[in-house]
Amino acid sequence: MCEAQGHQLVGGKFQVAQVDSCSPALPLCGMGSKKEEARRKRIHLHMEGTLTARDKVGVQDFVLLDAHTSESAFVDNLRQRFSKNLIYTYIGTLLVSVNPYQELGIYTVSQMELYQGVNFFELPPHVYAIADNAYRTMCSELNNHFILISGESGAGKTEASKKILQYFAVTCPMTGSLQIARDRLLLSTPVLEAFGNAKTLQNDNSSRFGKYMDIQFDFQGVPVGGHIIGYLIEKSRVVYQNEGERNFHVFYQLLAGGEAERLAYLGLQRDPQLYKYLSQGHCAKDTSINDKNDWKAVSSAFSVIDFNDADLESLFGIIGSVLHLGNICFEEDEQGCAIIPDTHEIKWIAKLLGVHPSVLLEALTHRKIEAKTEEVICPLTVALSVYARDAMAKAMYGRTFTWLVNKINSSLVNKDFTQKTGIGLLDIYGFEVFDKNGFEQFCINYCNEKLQQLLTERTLQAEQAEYEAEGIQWEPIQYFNNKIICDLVEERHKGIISILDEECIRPGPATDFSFLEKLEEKVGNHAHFQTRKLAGPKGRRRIGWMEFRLLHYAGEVTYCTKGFLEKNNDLLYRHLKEVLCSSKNSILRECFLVTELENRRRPPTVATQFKNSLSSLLEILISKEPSYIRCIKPNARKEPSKFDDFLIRHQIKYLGLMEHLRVRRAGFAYRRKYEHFLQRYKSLCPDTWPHWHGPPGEGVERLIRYIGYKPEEYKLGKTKIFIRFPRTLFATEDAFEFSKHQLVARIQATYKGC
Ligand code: AD9
Ligand code: MG
Repeated sequence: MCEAQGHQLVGGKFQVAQVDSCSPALPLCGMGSKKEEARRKRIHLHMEGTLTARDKVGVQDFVLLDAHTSESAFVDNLRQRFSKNLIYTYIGTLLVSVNPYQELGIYTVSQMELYQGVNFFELPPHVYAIADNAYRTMCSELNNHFILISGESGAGKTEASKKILQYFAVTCPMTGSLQIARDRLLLSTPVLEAFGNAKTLQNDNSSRFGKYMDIQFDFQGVPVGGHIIGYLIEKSRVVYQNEGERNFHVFYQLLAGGEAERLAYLGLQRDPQLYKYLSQGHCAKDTSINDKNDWKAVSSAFSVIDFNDADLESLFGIIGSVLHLGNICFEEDEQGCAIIPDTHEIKWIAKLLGVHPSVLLEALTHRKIEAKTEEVICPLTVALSVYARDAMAKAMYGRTFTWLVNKINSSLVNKDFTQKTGIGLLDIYGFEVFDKNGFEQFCINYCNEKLQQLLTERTLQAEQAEYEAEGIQWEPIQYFNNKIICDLVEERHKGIISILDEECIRPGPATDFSFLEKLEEKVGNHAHFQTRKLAGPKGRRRIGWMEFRLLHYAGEVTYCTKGFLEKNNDLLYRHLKEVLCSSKNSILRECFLVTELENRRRPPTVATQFKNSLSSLLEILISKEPSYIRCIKPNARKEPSKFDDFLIRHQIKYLGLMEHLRVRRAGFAYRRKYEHFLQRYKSLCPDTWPHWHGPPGEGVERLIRYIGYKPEEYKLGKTKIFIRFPRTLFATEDAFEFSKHQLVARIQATYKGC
C-alpha cells in the first residue's frame, strides 16, 4: 500500500503524519474558518457515504497501477471504471474522460460545491477538479491558464468545456453587477452552437468550427468578461451535406420553433424538407434532436447577449435568404446560358437583403470580366450559375458567423477592469475519418495534428528536457513526435498547403488532378504520404485516382482532392460581391464593405489563413499554464455502456497516453523555482522566517528538511525543487494556510488587547 503524507501541528512545529492513501490524503490540519471546516466535513461525509466500493473500482490515477503497466492493464482499468459509470481517471494531473453517452447525475450544483477549493486528489477524478485547480492556481499565482480538451469527433470535448464554464459560473465569487458578464459567457454557447454545430455521422452535435474562449477574471477571481476566437467554420455544409448529416442547427431550429409571424416575414415554411440546402442528407427531421426546444434556448439567449430587434431581423434575413437561394433552379436557354425561370425565390431574397431583384438575378446568371478598358458582362452556364449561387450562400453564412462571434465579443468586453488574469478553454473539432474525406477533413485533421504537437512538446518533450537541464537523473522515454507530419502539411514552399496555394494562383489550367500530380512530384517520397501511383503496402483500402493518403498521428486518412482548389480559393464572383456590398441588410453591409475595402489585393487562401490563425493560437497557448483533458469515444454507435476495446486501444495509442503515464510515473508532478518556493513557504520554518539571506536553494533545503519531506518525495535541481507527488505539495500548502490563519488570529488578538 502506498502512503501519503499530511502535516500535523505538534507543539508549534509541523510534523509529518502518515495517512493511508486509499482513503485519499486528507490534510490533518484545519484552516481556521467555519466555512472551511464545513467543507472538510462534507468531504468526509462524501468519502464515507457515496465514495463506497463503487468509487474504488480500479485505480483513479493510472500512476497507481503496477510499475510495468501494459496497455492491456490500462484498458482494463478504464473498462472496469466505465462499467460502473466512473468515466474520469487521472494520469497525474491529466484527466482522461470516456464519453458515457448518458446522463450520470454528476454535474449537479452540490457536486460543484464539493469540488470547490478541494485539493486535486482528495476527491474522485472529475472535470470540476481540473477547472478548480486551474482557477485556484490562477488566483494564487496570478498567471494565465488554458485547458486543452482533445480527442476525436464525438469524444466529449464540447460537453467537457460546457461543464467547466458552468462550474466557473456557479462557484466563482460574484457581485451583482457582474452577473450579466457571467450570463453572457454562459449563453454565448447555445448561440454559437446553433450557428456552428451540426449533426454528422459521428456526432449529433458536432462542432464545425474551432472555439477558443478566454474567460477573464479580476484580481479577486470574479469572472468579469471574456473573448472568443472562432476558427474556420465548415462553410461547405451550408450548401451540401453527406447522407445521414444535416446543415447547421440554426436553420432547423428557426423552422421548427420560429414564431409564425417571423416565418411569414421571411417567406419560409415549417417543413425543412422543402429546402434543398436542408435535405440532402435525408435526415432533416431527426428524432434525437429537439429543434423546437433548442430554438427557445437560443432565442432567449439572444436578448441576454445584447442582440436588439434590428440585429435579429438582419441575422434571420440572411438565414432565410440562404434557404431561398438553395431553392433557386437554373435552366439552360437556346444559347446554353443559365436562366432562372421561376423568380419567386429571387423576390424573397431581394426583399430580405434589400437589393434590387433584377440586379440579383443578373449577378447569379452573369459574370463581370474586366477587359482592357471596359467591363464586359458574360452569361454563365448552368453549372457556373449553380457554383455562383452556392458561393454566395457560403460567403454570406461564413461572414455572418464571423460577425456573430464579434458581436458576442463586444458584449463580453468589460472595460471597467484592467487587472485581469484568464483561463482559456480550447474546444476544437476532433480528428475525423469518414469514408469520403475532403478539404474540410484535411484542415480539421491538420489542426488536430498541431494540437497534438503542442501537447507532445509541452509535456513529453519539455518535461524531459527540463530534467536534463536541471541535472536531474533521468531515463529518457521514447515517444512519437508528429512534427514530421505537421511539416509535411505546412512547411513553407515545400508542404502540401504551399503546393495547393501554388496551384491556386498559377496562371494556366490548374485542376484538382494537377494538384495531385504536383503532390506526387514534390512530397511523393515522404514516409507519411501515399497515392495510388506510389502504391502503399498491400491490404489497405485502395487509393483512388483522385486521392492521396496521409498517415496521421491518429491513423490513416484518404483524402479526395476533388474540390480542393475551389475551396481553397473560396472565390466569390465580383458581380455578386458588389450586390452584397450594396445590400441594405446591416450585417452584410458591415461584413462585405469592410473586408472588400481592406482586401483590394487577393486575400490569402483558406488553408493559409487557417495555418496562420493556428500559429497565432499556439502562440497564445504557449504563453499560458496548461491543463489537459483527453477525451475518449467508447464506441462508434453513440451508445451508452458500450466499451469497444479495439476503438479505445487505438485512441490510447495515438493520444500517447501510455507515454504520458511512463513520464508521469518516473517524473515529478510539480516544480517550483527555489525563490518562489521559499517566498511562499518560508513561514513554515524558523530558519527561513522572516528572511533567508543565503542562496535560495540552501534555504529550500533547510525548509523541507524542517517540515520533513522524505528523500523519495523530491529532488533538488540547479534552480528548482521537483516534487514527485501532488499530495506532498498539497500538504505543504495546507500547512501554509494553517500558519497564515494562526498569524491572522494572533494579530487580531493583539489588536483586541490594545
Ligand atoms: V466534435 O469533435 O465537436 O464532433 P465532441 O465535441 O468531442 O465532438 P461532444 O462533446 O459534442 O463531442 O459529445 C458528443 C455527445 O456525447 C454529446 O452530445 C452528448 O450526447 C454525449 N456526451 C459527451 N460527454 C458527455 C458527458 N460527460 N455526459 C453525458 C455526454 N453525455
Ligand atoms: Mg465538439
